[in-house]
Amino acid sequence: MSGGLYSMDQRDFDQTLDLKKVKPYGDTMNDGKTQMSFTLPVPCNDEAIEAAKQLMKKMGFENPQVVYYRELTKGFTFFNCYGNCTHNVDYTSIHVPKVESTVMDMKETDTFIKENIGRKIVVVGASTGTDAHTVGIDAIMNMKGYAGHYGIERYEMFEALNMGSQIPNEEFIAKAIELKADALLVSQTVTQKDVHIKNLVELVEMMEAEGLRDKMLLICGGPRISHELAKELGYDAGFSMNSYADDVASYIAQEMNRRLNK
Ligand code: B12
Repeated sequence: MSGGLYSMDQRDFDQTLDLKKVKPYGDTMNDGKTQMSFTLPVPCNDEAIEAAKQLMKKMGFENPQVVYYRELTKGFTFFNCYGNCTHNVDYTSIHVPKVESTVMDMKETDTFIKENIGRKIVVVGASTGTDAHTVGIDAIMNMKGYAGHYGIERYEMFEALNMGSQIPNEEFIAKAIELKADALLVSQTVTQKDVHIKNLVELVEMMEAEGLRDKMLLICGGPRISHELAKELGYDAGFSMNSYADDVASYIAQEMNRRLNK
């Protein structure tokens, strides 16, 4: 077994790590040291600092300290705090549902599509509803790509249309029908008041009403989207932070192939 500080298995260098009882690491294993920031809707004064500390204690932090505070605006105070977390989690019991496909690069995916699908795959994407954030969907679709990964527009075997942001679900579906899309890519960034859930569910319901749901792959993504949430909402797959066109294009190609061979 390999030893040393940078081994994947941290038990190699610290025997006190118990994966059944994992807690934050600060200076030493199991110290629970955590940095927290939040805003309280109270004036910036000594009572505000005491309130922040009491709140930290109630959240399960020992030795709460306010290390920075500042008035945001009249009647609101922002805090940075440190504390020792008293809780732990059983890391060994965690199972996170993930998209099941093998990630291929652009050339491999194009070759896979040529050999298995035999035609270009049509993809329509947008940031839908009132969501104005375009950087996420651009990262996946844009010709230039993102972080060294070319976007789907660059692929030889994809026909891709990125409709941009604030696209109403009706318009999105109409374009998908017009272009005979094989897959729809929906980006949702704003999650305030669960607006993303309402919007994503509305799209599924509209597709079901149009008899389209089984005819197209429905994929959503965004910083607070997980594959598990996507499945719960009736999507085929969900992608979150640090996902690239490679992940999405590989999944679409392989899933279409799976369905063709059913
Ligand atoms: C840039 C930005 C803006 C820009 C957007 C410009 C543009 N053209 O996109 C502007 C200034 C317009 C903006 C506006 C607003 N914003 Co803003 N914005 C951001 C910011 C700073 C960066 C977002 C970003 O570009 N990330 C980079 C991309 C690459 O990451 P990503 O989106 O996660 O995408 C990756 C994955 O999630 C995934 N992915 C994303 N989409 C998809 C789709 C598919 C199909 C797939 C497969 C994968 C996928 O792949 C991508 C690559 O890995 C964030 C804060 C932050 N630092 O994250 C706030 C943030 C997202 N904004 C926020 C808010 C609240 C707003 C406003 C509501 C503010 C306001 N009150 O007006 C408005 C929104 C108005 C609206 N109607 O939507 C909040 C959202 C909070 C929440 N949980 O809802 C954030 C988190 C800031 C904050 N901390 O409060 N914003």
